[in-house]
Amino acid sequence: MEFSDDLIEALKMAKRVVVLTGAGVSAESGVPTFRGPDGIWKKFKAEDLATLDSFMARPELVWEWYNWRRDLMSNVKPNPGHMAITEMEVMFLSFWLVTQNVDGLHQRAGSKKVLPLHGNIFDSYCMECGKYYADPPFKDGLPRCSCGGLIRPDVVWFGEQLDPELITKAFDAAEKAQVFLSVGTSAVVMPAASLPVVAKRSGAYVVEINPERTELSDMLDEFIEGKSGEVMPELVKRLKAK
Ligand code: BV8
Ligand code: ZN
Repeated sequence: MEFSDDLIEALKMAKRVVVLTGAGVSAESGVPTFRGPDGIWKKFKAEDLATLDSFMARPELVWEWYNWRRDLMSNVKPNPGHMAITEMEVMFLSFWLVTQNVDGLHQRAGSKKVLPLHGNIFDSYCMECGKYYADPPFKDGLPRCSCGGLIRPDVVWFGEQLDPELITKAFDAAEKAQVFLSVGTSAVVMPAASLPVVAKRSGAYVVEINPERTELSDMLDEFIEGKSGEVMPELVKRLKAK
């Protein structure tokens, strides 16, 4: 596959690179995206499940959904797209992977420089005392802490603030990046979706990699139509070639 000279030149010169990923990079691992044709929001609606209000109203239903996703995600593995992004980590003086994904596949692919903006579906914590549980103890259909508090998944729900340290680091990285790749995200969820815009405004060469165009495509430097599991390994291979 061919890449533009602009992109290759920019990456060869770049000291600081940021990659933003969304559910699309896990699609080829068999994890359904949110808003795609087989999107998991189709069967359920985001506002019905990924919000604190719905959890307080129907904790069993929300836990049923998260347990379904945890089971699904524990039976899949990182795909070549994840592996290629892990390889990129050591190719630049400074590299950050900002992910919206909660499936832990980047971490399982060996990525270390990860900012998991929306949390991790395999972690849970007690809403009363904050105690963390890898596998929460379920009793009569709900996970309860030893203190009696209700345990929730360690993910950021709609309407909830992101971890201030994580989001500050992510914006700082986007502002300083010379190249910013937005991979496999529909770029609709804020504040993550503003990172490519911030990078562009700060002078980075911003490229989107996605089988479909998004609302951001027209304002970025390049749109590469393709699957991350195919494009990313090709890009890394091209970068390693002298
Ligand atoms: C905040 C964790 C504010 C949970 C997620 C109205 C009401 C309430 C809130 C809002 C509102 N309007 C705006 C908001 C803010 C809201 C928001 O942005 N809503 C959107 C929908 C408009 N944001 C928030 O609420 C955030 N918090 O703003 O707080 C605040 C301020 C002050 C004080 C208090 C509060 C919190 C957002 C985090 C929500 N949590 N996930 C869970 O997962 O269960 S978001 C969820 O969407 C996932 O994290 C997911 O990653 C993320 C983004 O979606 P994508 O990753 O892009 O996935 P999607 O399916 O959309 O797209 C997949 C893409 O992949 C597609 O483009 C497809 O073409 C492509 N693709 C497919 N196959 C491939 C591929 N690409 C490459 N290769 C392939 N093979
Ligand atoms: Zn507790």
